[in-house]
Amino acid sequence: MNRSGTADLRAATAVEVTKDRNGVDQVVLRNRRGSSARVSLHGGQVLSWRTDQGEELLFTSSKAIFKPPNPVRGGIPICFPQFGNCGSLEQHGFARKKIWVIDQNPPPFLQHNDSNDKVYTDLLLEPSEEDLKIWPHSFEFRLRVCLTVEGNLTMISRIRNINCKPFSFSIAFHTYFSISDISEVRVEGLETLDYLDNLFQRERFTEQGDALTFESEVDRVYLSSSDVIAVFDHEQKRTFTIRKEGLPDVVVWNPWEKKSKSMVDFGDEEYKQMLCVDGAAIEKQITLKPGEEWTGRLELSVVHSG
Ligand code: TA6
Repeated sequence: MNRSGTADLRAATAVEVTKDRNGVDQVVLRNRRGSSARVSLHGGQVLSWRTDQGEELLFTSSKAIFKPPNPVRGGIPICFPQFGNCGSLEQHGFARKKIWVIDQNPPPFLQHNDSNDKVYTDLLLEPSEEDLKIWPHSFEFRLRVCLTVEGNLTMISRIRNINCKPFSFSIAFHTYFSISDISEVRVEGLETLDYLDNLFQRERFTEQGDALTFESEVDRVYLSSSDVIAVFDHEQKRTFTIRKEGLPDVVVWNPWEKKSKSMVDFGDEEYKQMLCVDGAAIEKQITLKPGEEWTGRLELSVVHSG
């Protein structure tokens, strides 16, 4: 509930803070049509996004480990300040393993009126002494997670450099979409783009002219994409649309059979029911001078056809 919400809104929408089995706070957002989202303070990770019919739109593995600090295999883990393992930090950085706090004094949002008529929560991550030892940069990572009246899920990130020297980072919203059957899915918006293939030591290739379909392991970073990407799930007759700002790249990942078997927190056959399509900034790291702030915005929506 936005702090300035009017009376009738108060009745219909809700922001509820609960605790998970490990005593970690989770924020549950419900809009007046019945859509919902659940965000854990463990990693600032969205764990659930449901339609007003209660249909879960995000994949979570049946073998997911719900025990901090391990990130949960599913939902939307946040990779920050590093994506992947080609840096000095552990794979995908440390933000997804940290316990975030509820931001008591979020500075106003100047764009997109990302508050009116929306139900949202504000989270904050600041580095611990431990983090500063491995990544010696003071920052404030503010994350607003919103649920719109239509049931769209929006994540707005604001990262401020409160350091005395510049720093650079990469970021990805590692979104596990729940799909009916991977062989029945196609992704549009990546045609003819260059991509770095993690299956070939990040070698650079160029995508063909057609929509992307899946028949084997895919682990790619598409570069400088348009700000609208669509994931078509024919069998479920539903289309996810990803709208992004400040996030030029798109990660596409499906582990397929062999890699699935190598992951302890992932079922052998579960690759058929998930696809990761992430809004990201990877190829060109974002550099912030002292006092500077970067904003990235990701909006997920879903439509059902027929
Ligand atoms: O996004 C692709 C990727 O970097 C893959 O290489 C794969 O490792 C995936 O992320 C999951 O990473 P995780 O550290 O969560 O197991």
